[in-house]
Amino acid sequence: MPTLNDSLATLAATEATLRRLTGQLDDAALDFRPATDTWTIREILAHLVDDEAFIMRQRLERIAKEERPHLAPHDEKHWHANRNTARDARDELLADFQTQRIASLNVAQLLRPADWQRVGFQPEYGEFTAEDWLKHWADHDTVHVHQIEQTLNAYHQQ
Ligand code: NI
Repeated sequence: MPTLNDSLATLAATEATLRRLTGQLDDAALDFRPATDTWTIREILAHLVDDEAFIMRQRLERIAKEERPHLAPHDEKHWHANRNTARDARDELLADFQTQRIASLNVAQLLRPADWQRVGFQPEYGEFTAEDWLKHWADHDTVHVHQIEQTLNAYHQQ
């Protein structure tokens, strides 16, 4: 099992990884869709920005601040179909992710060891601690970084 510090280290590394993988990509690469039901790299970056701004940190903050907060499920498909796409230029996405991730890591620094054992409740997952949430968050980064790498490989092999 990853420790709290492992998860924080993963989260701290992602912004540089995203810049390395996508910071020079042109629109053809960013908008390449490997299959009809998969996301483009631009969509993955936008998803990471949106999750950071509206889901991931917000849940951590609520668990830290409220007594067993009841966290609303997030309908990712509905959100994706209706989200604001006005800031989806590559450099905007990378800058927004950086800003949001710095804020998230800053909030994480405010939590004491006991705070990581506080719990929240979400009807789809049940009860989980702040530490559980941080692990989920780091795993989510890893999944999507891998997805970007795979999409880039497919783009270069066309
Ligand atoms: Ni995701």
